[in-house]
Amino acid sequence: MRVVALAASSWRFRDLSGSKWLPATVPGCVHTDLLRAGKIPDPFWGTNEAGLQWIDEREWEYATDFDAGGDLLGEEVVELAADGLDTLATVSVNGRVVARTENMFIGFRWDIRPLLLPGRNELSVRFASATRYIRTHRTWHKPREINDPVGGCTAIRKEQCQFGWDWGPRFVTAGIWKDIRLEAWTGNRLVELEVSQDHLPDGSVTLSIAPRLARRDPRSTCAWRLGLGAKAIASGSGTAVRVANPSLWWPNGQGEQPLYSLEVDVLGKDGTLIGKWAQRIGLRTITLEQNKDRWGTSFHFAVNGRALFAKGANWIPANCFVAGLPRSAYTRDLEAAAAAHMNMIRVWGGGIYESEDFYDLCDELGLLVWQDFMFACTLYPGDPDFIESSREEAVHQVKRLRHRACLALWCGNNEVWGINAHELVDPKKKALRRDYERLFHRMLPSVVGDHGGATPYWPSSPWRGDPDTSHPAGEARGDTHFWDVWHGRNPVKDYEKWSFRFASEFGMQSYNSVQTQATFCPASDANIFGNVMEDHQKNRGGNQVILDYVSRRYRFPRNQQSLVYLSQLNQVHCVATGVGHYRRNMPRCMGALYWQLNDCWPVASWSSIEFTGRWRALHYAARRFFAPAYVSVHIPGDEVFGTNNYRTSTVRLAHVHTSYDGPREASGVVRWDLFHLDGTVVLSGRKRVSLHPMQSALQRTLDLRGPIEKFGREQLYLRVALDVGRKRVSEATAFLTLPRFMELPKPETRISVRVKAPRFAVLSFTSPVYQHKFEFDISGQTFTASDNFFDLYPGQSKVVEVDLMARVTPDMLRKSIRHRSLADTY
Ligand code: BMA
Repeated sequence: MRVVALAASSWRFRDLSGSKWLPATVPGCVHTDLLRAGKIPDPFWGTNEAGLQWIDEREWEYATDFDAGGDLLGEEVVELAADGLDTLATVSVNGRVVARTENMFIGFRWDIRPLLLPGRNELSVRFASATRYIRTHRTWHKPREINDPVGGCTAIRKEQCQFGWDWGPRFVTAGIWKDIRLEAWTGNRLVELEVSQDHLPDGSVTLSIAPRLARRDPRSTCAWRLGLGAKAIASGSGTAVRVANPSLWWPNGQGEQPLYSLEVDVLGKDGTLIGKWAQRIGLRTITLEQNKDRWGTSFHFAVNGRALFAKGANWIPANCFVAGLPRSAYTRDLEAAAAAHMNMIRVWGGGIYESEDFYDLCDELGLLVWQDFMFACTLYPGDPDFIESSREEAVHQVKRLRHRACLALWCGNNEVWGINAHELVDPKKKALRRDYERLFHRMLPSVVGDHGGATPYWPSSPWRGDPDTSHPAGEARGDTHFWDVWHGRNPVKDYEKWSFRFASEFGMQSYNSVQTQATFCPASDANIFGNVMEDHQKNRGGNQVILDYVSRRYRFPRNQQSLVYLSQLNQVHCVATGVGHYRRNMPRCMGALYWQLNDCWPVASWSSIEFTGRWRALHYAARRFFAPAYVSVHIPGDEVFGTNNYRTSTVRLAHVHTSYDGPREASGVVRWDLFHLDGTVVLSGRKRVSLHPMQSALQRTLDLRGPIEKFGREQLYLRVALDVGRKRVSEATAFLTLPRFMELPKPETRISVRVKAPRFAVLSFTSPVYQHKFEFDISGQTFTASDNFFDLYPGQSKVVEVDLMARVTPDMLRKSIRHRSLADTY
């Protein structure tokens, strides 16, 4: 086969209402092309978003020229292969229309040979306005809008969050967003190849190879080569490959991620090469276990037969402009996910089916993927054209991703059932239910069943296997999104009220670090309630919600920087409360995926990693609360504000738990120390513990009534730790009252700096008194640190390793370190 890489050729684009041609990028989109051409300002800066809404009202044309020489025209078929067109494209060659498209998520190919001319040819792709389309198409479909501020985005198969979301701006793009090329061939072509794995009781694995050709050829054969890493293992011919002693692929934390390379040559009856297929595959089984148990029906993933507690986060598109994102756009956040001991990422249904780079990284890092189909929140139409387009999309994507080691689940949609259940069960609205079921209970599962191999299908997230959306149902079966904290404004303690089987969403917003804020906000307009900051807060009332939760827990902050910091501490508190509870509830609960890992632009949000890559306090905390061997404190009881604001507390006990999801038995020591803020230890103890895989255990209940009575709860804090071998693997601090009532001493910190290499330093922080959530920054430097937002205990040095982007001297470093802890915020 002859391939002409059209993306690499020179492209131009224009506004069809009259602008001149400008240079274009493919893959790319009109917004980024306009930015590159200097025609629009930075869409992320200030309030620029509002001024750029004209772009999606226009029609745009992309064009390029290519030569068709004798070699190309000598082939029987010349296909134009477009992996992704966004979205309403009219594709023409030499002025003749080849096709019209209406779905961003389908890869297309058309035979254009009859239209080719010897010599120069022109390829043009005209993009109609998606916003105009949804004003004029499927207008009978009038769902209750959830996220699209203008309305109508469910009428088109296009990345839904482009139309605006509660963390994303509205930039409705157009363009050739994936690779485009010519593929010319004669005789036959390999269309696709399916590899299925059979794991046999003797431990061996048989791979079955099933090629599909453009033209039937019953006498075609396969020649295959199998390698592991750089090592060739075996080769042969035929459609079965037996791997006698397979190295199994495991999720992060459970074992290694060996990836076999499988190369297959498909040969025609005369021995000519029809096509080549090459992929990396991981040998593993993944099942979604739903078995009757004493709580209802289990809901957990098992890999190679081993039950897994899913630890992870939800993924949204890495950028508002997803076209042609490089691998580096994914490496940073996925590596950070793996570093935080995550083993599962949920690709949320309002974005895109991600790029090959994304899944490559998940394969390599051991991150299982819970893959939603791209439907989110609002009800979808169910007319035959829409269903057919969605079916083609599903077939395309399922075939594209089915060989992935990381692929754990296909899920029909995000929250479409959960948000609209009251309408969907309304007997007066039968048509809505019919359309919903046609899409998510019939069409999508049949595509996964027909083409998806062994990967399971789940109709929606959240879903319980029946219409019940209540919390008690989530305690018995299925997966749950828990938003009583944040959207419901309930107390944070409410996380502990429910024993869900699998928490696939829960979260709390915080503000960006001032460093990230500076990338979109002029210093003169940085007030949280001003124009720019409100534009970069997409959840209606979100700023009020943050302030509400912050004010419940912390003292009135002395300035906005302190508020930003407190918002991040509050985010940690909420998500850690949820995860701690879910992990303690293992095995009843077998998953905690918080909302959300990443951002698509700089915005106040629920993410643990800011758009710039800077870790919020939450990501450092995630690395602690997802540690395989984990100690946590559950404090029953609460501070109660009664009539006339009289306050009482029911906090008396502290339960010290271990949760362990490592693959092998281990043993360790749990330690606890109840400290007085003056530095003395009031009560302490230790216990040798055995850690069994997938077991959570209550290790000790501490009765703290005596010390509380004697010293006052505002003077005390409890430190717990878990040591395995000589290593401290987990540590936590618990308060017996709200942090704002703690009488924290004003701290002084001693810092020592050792620069070990020009871009590597070891810092040590020592404080004579306890400091809560000590954060340091190195002003003017981009760096990654082995830890941050940690507790400093009296007299004990905390050593942190820092990798810096620029060279430093000890003196420079000493002068540029800034730090704070809770007591500095008021
Ligand atoms: C969820 C998600 C998103 C949303 C998030 C925060 O339920 O599925 O649609 O952005 O909550 O509100």
